[in-house]
Amino acid sequence: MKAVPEMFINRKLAELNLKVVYWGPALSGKTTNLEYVHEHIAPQLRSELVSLKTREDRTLFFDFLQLETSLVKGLKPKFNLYTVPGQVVYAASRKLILEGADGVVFVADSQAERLQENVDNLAGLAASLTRMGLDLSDYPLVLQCNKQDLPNALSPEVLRERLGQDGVLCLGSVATEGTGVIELLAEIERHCQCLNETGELQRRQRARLKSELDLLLRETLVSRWRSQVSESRYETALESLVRREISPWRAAEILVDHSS
Ligand SMILES: Nc1nc2c(ncn2[C@@H]2O[C@H](COP(=O)(O)OP(=O)(O)OP(=O)(O)O)[C@@H](O)[C@H]2O)c(=O)[nH]1
Ligand SMILES: [Mg+2]
Repeated sequence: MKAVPEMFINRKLAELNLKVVYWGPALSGKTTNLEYVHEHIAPQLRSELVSLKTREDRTLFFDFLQLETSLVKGLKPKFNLYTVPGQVVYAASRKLILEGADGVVFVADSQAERLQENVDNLAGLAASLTRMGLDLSDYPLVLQCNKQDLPNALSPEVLRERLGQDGVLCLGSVATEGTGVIELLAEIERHCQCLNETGELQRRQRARLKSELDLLLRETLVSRWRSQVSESRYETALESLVRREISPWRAAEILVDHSS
């Protein structure tokens, strides 16, 4: 499995677009992170905070905030920060938001009694990545151990160990007070700088462009081919398929052979 989420670089604007998704169990503090950033970053460096919430302030679909940071070797990094809804019923939204992410901040609720929810939620992230052909073990992940102010909070080191994430960058935080919120973004920016210096950023851009080109080629070929096959021939093959006289593979073969 290959875990290379692609960053989007728009050279003309010298912009580096990074999609970072805040993922974690319900009420762990994902939205609070974005609210803090929104309140404490100068308005000219950030967008408005877009939040789709229920009446009880629970994230319904996602929160979104765009942030401009300092220059990384002439590139202007733009962080596109998203949170997912933690509630179990919103699994479909979570998967959708994860698409195309460059990395995930896993916001754990450090309270000892929430440990199992963190474990289950991390397993959910791993499963979603697997469906996308990616592997959590080499996916860009940062662990934020939130609610460190509460008396029953596990320390970041213990929580990381319990979540089986040895070696993963791990920070304690109190999102309501902003502790560990901006620091975490600075870490991501540093990581991004390293990628740029080692040429990894450029390699990822190439891989992204290649897959875009392959996709376009496929679409172009299909539309050219479609224009060469008559509607009635297509319908006949489809009918045979519906009557289960032929397999889908055979139907495709017949249609392609007729067009060539
Ligand atoms: N004590 C404490 N409370 C926190 C902290 N961070 C967030 N909270 C509180 O936890 C509650 C949930 O925070 P949210 O940011 O809405 O949680 P969420 O992860 O976005 O929740 P969902 O969108 O439902 O998944 C709120 O009442 C916050 O004020 C923290 O570090 N310490
Ligand atoms: Mg939320």
